[in-house]
Amino acid sequence: MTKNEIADVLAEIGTLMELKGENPFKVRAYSGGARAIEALENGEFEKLVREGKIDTLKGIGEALAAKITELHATGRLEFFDKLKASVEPGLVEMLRIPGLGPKKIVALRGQLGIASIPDLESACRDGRVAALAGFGDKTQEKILAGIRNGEAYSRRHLWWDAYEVAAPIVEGLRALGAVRRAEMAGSLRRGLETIGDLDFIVAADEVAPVFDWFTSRPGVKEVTARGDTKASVRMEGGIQADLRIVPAAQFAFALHHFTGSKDHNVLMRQRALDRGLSLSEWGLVPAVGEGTAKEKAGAKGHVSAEDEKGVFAALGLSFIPPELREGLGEIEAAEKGEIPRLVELGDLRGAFHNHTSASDGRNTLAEMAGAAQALGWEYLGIADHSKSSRQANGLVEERVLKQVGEIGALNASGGFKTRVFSGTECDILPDGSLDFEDALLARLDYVVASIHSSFGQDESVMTARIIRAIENPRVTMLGHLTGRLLLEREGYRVDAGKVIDAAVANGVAIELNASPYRLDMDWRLWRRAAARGLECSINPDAHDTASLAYVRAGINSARKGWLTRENVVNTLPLKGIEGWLSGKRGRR
Ligand code: DGT
Ligand code: CA
Ligand code: CA
Ligand code: ZN
Repeated sequence: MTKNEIADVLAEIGTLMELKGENPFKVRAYSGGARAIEALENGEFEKLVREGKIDTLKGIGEALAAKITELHATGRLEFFDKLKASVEPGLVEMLRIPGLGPKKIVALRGQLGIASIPDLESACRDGRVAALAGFGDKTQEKILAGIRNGEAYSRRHLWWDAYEVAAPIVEGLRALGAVRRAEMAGSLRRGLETIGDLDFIVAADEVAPVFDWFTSRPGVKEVTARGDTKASVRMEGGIQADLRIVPAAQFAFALHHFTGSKDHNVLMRQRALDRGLSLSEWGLVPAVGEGTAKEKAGAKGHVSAEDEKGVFAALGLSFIPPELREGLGEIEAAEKGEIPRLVELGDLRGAFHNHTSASDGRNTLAEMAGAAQALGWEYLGIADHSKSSRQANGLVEERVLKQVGEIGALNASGGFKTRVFSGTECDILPDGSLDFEDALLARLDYVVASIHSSFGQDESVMTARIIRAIENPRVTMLGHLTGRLLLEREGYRVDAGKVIDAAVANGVAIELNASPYRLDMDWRLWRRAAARGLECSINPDAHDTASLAYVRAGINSARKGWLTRENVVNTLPLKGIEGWLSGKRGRR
């Protein structure tokens, strides 16, 4: 296990012990231990473990050191497994409700006997929760709202999480002898930000060995269906997966059908009917005459297609990338041959919104630069939090200047091929002014301006606040437009159209925050915004080296928003981006 994974386990141990009502000193030993190793560089940590000296760290005693060593060597810890098994699962689930921490959950368990979300919901409805010391009406209301949102969302999953489950399934399917072709379909293939269930389409010579493999993989919790051509399973973590097996000749049609979306399919079927054809998962056949579509699929008059390109071509269309298949004008564009070449992951040359351990990131400046270099990036922008983001250990002025010096030294050292730019994720204060004075901002290569406070402002106040920040000539780009957290928290209310107009008018870019939890600004707004001249920066908002890879999720949303390389500034090579940045500074 890596350092960060071990820190996560220690932090979770602390939480579980707290839920069990353990002695606060023991709890703190684990959460403190997690922080202590998080603060180390990877190299330092590995060295200490290798030399058996991890217990020389402040805050890490002998017992904790033994656990860290075991996790590092084996990736497992018996103590942790037993602890997890000994805590009521309902209590752990309650942690997901906003505003409920371990202390409150222990109080609810101890004083009201609440051990699950349904228990909690009925206690809130009876007013018993509000009556508890330290709770009150407001807290009870907030808990109820949290439960309602959880219910509304619990059946969906983040794209990133779903993809991590799905990728090894596709890989495993392709490795089976009976399988000729295997692809992901559904919303996952379309790159939607959240996923209901996973869909797989397979062309295979035999069904049984494929279903045997699919239903008995590790991680399968329950086989919910197994028929002649379709099997469904429920995985650990709750996500469902459907696998359909079709004859090879039908593969392209089935893949197209089950990729969807429904809206896209309805329009495609209508287009086929207009041409006297019937399109379905089975194939493309004459709409008139006897027999079902399935019976006609192999018969006279059917149109064959090797791949999806052939399906589209048979209806007079150029290929439509899966991300565009939302029934939002893609068919008209394909008819005119006007599907743009969408931006691709390989087009990105760097990114601007990334944190280091100077604020709330987990990796040092040098580690982040090394990771960017490993990705082949030509540049990496560092934008740590500003001083008002105290919860995120935001930097005061002297620390910003110190970091500017460190970045300058790092670039001068020639140690990395990746050029590092110094920036800040500068808080937009409640009145729309920025967290730092102009003189300080002028020392930086760029400024990302973001909202991190006073989320409850009225829409008009919030919109004016953001526009005031955009009009500040020091601002290069706007961070996460709405502050939403997918499946967790709605964004604050803001008039996106007005903000986009202001950004275009002031030559300020808006980021597409590529964190799988955010994907903000939403893809649905990008097509029109880009047509109005808005520039996009796809930023991972990385808080550790691994999260630079989040740009992959951002590319999905950018493609769903019809963005091309020309719309995305961080596809520019180093020389180009230097010119772009100095052009922005020229406004000042
Ligand atoms: P999800 O799973 O909720 O994130 O969304 P999808 O798009 O993956 O939907 P899913 O899994 O229900 O079905 C996969 C695709 O199959 C869907 O995008 C289009 C196609 N499909 C399924 N049911 C229907 C239907 O009733 N009508 C049409 N036209 N297509 C359907
Ligand atoms: Ca699906
Ligand atoms: Ca499905
Ligand atoms: Zn932020």
